[in-house]
Amino acid sequence: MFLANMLLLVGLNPEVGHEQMAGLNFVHGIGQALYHKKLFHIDLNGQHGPKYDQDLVFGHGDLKSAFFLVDLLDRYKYDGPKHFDYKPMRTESDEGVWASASANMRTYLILQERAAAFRSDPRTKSAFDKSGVTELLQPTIANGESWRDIQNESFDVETAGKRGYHYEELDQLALEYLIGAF
Ligand SMILES: [Mn+2]
Repeated sequence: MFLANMLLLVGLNPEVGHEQMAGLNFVHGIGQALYHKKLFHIDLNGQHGPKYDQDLVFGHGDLKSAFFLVDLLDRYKYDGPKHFDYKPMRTESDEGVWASASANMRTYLILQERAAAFRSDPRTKSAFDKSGVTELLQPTIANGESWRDIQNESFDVETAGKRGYHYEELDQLALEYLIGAF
């Protein structure tokens, strides 16, 4: 019982830049943490790939990843602490420091609005359906089915090979919402 309670107290506090410095996909990591109910806190900032810990303003690094991150946090209704763990550039006066603080929040709110618009477009829904992403919610094994049933399955390789997944369509739709084309 003590151990079970201790495990409930253990969670993650991932930071955008730290994952991206290692070449990892931050959004995938956050998706996994949310799935396991282990996202306890999140540090938002910007980073340009594998180099020193830049701690840029949120969105001032990999903007597309920031867009999908905000989209993910909203869709999962993450309500834990969000923290902008960034440093203003050393070139800034006091005024510039406050401008950079405000930039974090403005970018977050703009991405929230952009992601919601992307999600509500019927073309997005249609591309998601065609991609098969929505099928991921279905268990891969049906009620009463066992792994032994796999040997009786038939699988048409030719038909499967002809299928397109529409990821390019989805990616471009997201990008066009992100850059304000809609
Ligand atoms: Mn950092």
